[in-house]
Amino acid sequence: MNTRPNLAIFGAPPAFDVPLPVGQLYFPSWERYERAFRGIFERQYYNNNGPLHEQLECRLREFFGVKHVLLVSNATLGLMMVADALELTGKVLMPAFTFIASAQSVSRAGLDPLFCDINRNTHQIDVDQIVRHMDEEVSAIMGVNLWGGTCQPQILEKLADTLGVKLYFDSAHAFGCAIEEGKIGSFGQAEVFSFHATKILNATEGGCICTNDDDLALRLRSIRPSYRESTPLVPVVRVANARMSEAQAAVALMSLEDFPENRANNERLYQLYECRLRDIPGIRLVEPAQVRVSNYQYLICEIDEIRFGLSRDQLLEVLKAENVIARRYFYPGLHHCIPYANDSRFCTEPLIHTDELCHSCLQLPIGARVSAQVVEKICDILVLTQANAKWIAQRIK
Ligand code: T4K
Repeated sequence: MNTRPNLAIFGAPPAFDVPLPVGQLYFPSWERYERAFRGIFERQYYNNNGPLHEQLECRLREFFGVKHVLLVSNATLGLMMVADALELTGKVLMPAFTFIASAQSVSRAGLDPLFCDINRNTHQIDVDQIVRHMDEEVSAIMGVNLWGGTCQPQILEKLADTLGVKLYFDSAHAFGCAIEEGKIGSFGQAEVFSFHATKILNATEGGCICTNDDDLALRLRSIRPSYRESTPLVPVVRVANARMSEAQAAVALMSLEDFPENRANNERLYQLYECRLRDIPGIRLVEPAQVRVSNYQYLICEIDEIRFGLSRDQLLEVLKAENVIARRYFYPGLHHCIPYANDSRFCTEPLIHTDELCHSCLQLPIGARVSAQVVEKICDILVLTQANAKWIAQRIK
């Protein structure tokens, strides 16, 4: 095609009137929201193990089928608390292809992350990568269950046992996911979930820690104290105010009630994307890896610059002009981020798969605010862009 394509980047009106972000961004109806908050006002109780907090912990214990659930104010603090409560030393082995919070939680606990590569196809850390990067200072492995898929926690459990190290999971992306052996939430010493507004279980900000270990749960409760108790339940090195408020718990309870519907909506949208993206050269939809049930929280694809005709970053510009705010999670790999970059303490060899993916991975909108029509429109833009890729490439950087 030699004519100017009808795209906003070349002056056409944008496909969407308002920016369309990538997160789940669930909002309950105003009436339900008002009812829940009226209760908080009537009880005059905002925080510190209130009734909604208790109710949410109880519901989540049932949901996950675990002995202990501790609500926290976000997953980053939750991960930090687990590193403290496990009394780790030295290094924590983890993938470099994850959100910066995974590594920062380790650094804040006074430990060093040791980064390893991932499986190129699934994007998940796997046994080969762990064994390859293991060293004697490593006291724990942090598995990261990415993109509504998993890093095969049941296999990592066996490996951690053999290596004699602890194992915990950053499961920020995995709420409601399951493998044959059970629901994500009950593997390793502990698992940490994020309830940020962009996640499928939304407390606006928040998260939880799941564990079946009574002693660990006690240490975690002492780290996240209820200041009603004048002394911690057991002695701990440091405490963190990581409590979740009644307002956050109220939103999370509504989100939990609507989880089946929101998950099903995600799955329908995923299938529609799958059907439409199949025919576009140079786009590979990444399937949630190694799960029986996925939450389809993220819609992830890889852009092959040669076959698509534009780089991932050029495509991002085209989409942005249309008000589709796609993201390049994760960029750059953590081994290139401050304070870890160019330091062999954190990374001992090139991480080829991570580096490749950081330049080709693209996240598209999915979630409660996205409808089938929206997906069709986004895919129409992608088809038009690919068909005109040569022409576009000559005109944008
Ligand atoms: N481990 C992993 C693997 C993670 O991915 C994360 C967090 C964590 C651990 C730590 O969990 P938390 O400590 O956050 O509980 C976001 C989220 O803040 C973060 O939770 C998430 N992962 C990460 C992947 O993405 P940003 O800075 O990219 O999000 P933000 O605020 O820019 O929102 C994304 C888009 O949504 C923007 O276009 C704005 C829009 N938006 C956002 C909010 C909150 C709205 O339109 N309305 C809203 O209310 O980090």
